[in-house]
Formats: sequence, structure tokens, C-alpha cells
Amino acid sequence: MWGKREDMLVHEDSPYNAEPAGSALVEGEVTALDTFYCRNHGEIPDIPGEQWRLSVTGLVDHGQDFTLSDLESRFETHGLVATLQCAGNRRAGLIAVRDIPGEPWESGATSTAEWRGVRLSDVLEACGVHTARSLHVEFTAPDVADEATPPQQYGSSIPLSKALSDEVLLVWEMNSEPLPRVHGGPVRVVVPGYIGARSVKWITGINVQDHPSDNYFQTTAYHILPADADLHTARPGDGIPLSTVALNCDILDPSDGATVSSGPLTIRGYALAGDGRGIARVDVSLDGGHAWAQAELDAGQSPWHWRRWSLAVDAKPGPLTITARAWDTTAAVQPESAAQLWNPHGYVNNSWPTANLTVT
Ligand SMILES: Nc1nc2c(c(=O)[nH]1)N[C@H]1C(S)=C(S)[C@@H](COP(=O)(O)O)O[C@H]1N2
Ligand SMILES: [Mo]
Repeated sequence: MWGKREDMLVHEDSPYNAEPAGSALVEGEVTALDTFYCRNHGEIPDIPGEQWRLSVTGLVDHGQDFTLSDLESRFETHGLVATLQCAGNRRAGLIAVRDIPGEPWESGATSTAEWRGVRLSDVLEACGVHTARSLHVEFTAPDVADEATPPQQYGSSIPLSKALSDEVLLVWEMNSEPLPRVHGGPVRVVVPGYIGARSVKWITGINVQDHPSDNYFQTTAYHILPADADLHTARPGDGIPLSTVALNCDILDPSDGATVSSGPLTIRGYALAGDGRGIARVDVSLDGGHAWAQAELDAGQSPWHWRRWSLAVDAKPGPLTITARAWDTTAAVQPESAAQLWNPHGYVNNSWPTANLTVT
């Protein structure tokens, strides 16, 4: 379905929500289009490229509508490799602590692509955007999410300071192909370094305003509620709104529960820094976190995409528990346990990943 490989773990057919297995995700520095995860809150719109319009409104001197060919002809195009990570990635690890409604995402609600389009800042500047520091840029889309209260079109916002940063793009190409419909084609915004939810697909409206979006997905979803909050009585604005992605890493291959042969074993995964930082180090432990060895990091430090890592070990017959943890360039390290992060919506599990193997 939707051009995805057959071995996707499909959480929902309609709307389509699916993630690749770790062994598929580990294959490329850039994730193949048939492997990239899909996260949809409503039915997927079908907008022909020539009918697509983007309307820029709000605190700008000249509000304007743009066609795709306007974007192509009026602005310089830029390419960027960036990782998207859903705030619900690794929710399964939080559900193991205490039950949570919502898709039990494993390790695969994150992927990396090469995106191509124009800078959002160039488009906003062409509209004469007002530049007060405290403004917000709202993105709107036509897909309707029934899970929202009340049901509404998808939308969210980012601070204007982020919207004016060079890395934020309006894109119509993904891995040198036209942006697939399931990933927001004809045009989506990509907000590198922020949770995936802010990279609004099928974007049709941009509004510059003096407050964050009033959309359900900004005010209510994607908030870290305290562990004792009740999802049914929580009110809009409760909890901590998410913006930047958190420092995270994962073990992608071998996968948890795998049986492997004794002898040389290469453990592979990725690490992603948050908040525009870099990855400084990834440590791997084979004894539950007492002794650690340093993994080898792939070349290519960027705050906007993951860094893949690997470690060759000699696997001895018996049970083997692998634990990993990443450090960023400010010496921050991932928190140890999922229990210390548990929250009612099940967001941002960036605890140390573990994989329990049987070595024969
Ligand atoms: N219009 C719209 N944009 C959206 C969504 C959506 O449901 N509708 N889902 C968001 C979420 S939660 C994530 S994690 C990313 C997923 O992007 P992908 O499906 O291309 O992987 O898109 C974001 N943009
Ligand atoms: Mo997401």
C-alpha cells in the first residue's frame, strides 16, 4: 500500500500508519521512499500539483497566494538531508511500563530523506513578514483528523525565529523524486530539529500570528502531561508543549528478541541530537550498563540528520543484552529508563534502548 515495502509494520490501514523494521531502517544513511515511515491523523488528500495553492496571510505586508510554479520560478531551491522523528516513536517501550492508548510505535517512527524545495524564510520575506521576536507561524492542511476534539483539519505552528532559519523548507521533492502523496505531496513543510508533527503535509495555508496555533495538534496533542494526569479530563494547554526533538539513539540491528550465531557480531543503530546540536559519542554495553564500549560513528555531523553507528563484538553463546546511549556535543546524555519518562500520551521515549538476544 502507498508504494511501501511489504514488510512494513502497519499500525493502521486507514489512515495509513506504518513503520519499517529496524533491519530495513538500518540499510541507508538516507531512507528509501518505500521504507520511510508514515504517520497520518486523517485521510490522505489528493491534490494535483497544478491545483495546489499556498496562501500566506496574517502579520505580513502583502499576503499572497503561490502556485507550485511560482515557488519554483521565484525562489532559489535548496536541498537538505534531514531526519523526521515522530514524538510517538518508541511508544511501545513506554506502554511496557504502563498502558497508553495510541499506536504502539517501535523503533521505526523515524526516517531520513533528502528534501528539496525553497526556504520558508524566502517566501515569508517576499510577503513582507513582520519580524517581532514573539510571533508564530501557523501551518494549515486540508486533511481532517477525527481523533481531534473536536474533529478538525490538521495544523500546528512554530516560532517565527525557527521559521526564518535556513533549514526550514517548503519541499516538493524527496530523494530526488516528486514528493509522494502519502508524505505530503504536492508540497509540505519540513522543520528539521523539531518533532515530526510540525512538518505539516499537504500544506495550503501559512498564517503569521502573535500566538501559537489554536489547532488541537498544537494545544492538546504533543504535550507532555504529568504522569498522574487523566487524558479524559486534561484541558487544552495542559502539560509541556513539544517543539525540538530530544536526544535519542536506537539499536536497529539485530532486533530485540533475535537469535544470532556466536562469534563476530556487528551491532548497528542511529543517534539523533536534539535542539540543533551534534552527536558526540555513542556507548554500547553488553552487561546491562556497567561497562561501556564506544561505537564507531559514521562521518557526517549535521544537527539535522541522524548519525549511524556500529560496534563489532564477539558474541558468546547464551543470553546477551545490548544497551546503548548517546551523548550530544554539550555532554547531555539520554535518560536511563522508560519508567522515569512515562507520560499519558506516550511521547518522547528517549531512554537507553536495549535489545535482548539469544546467542547460539
Ligand atoms: N497534514 C498533516 N501533516 C502531518 C501529519 C498529519 O497527520 N497531517 N502528521 C504529522 C506527524 S505526527 C508526523 S510524525 C509527520 C510524519 O511524516 P511522514 O508521514 O512523511 O513520515 O507528519 C506530520 N505532518
Ligand atoms: Mo508524529
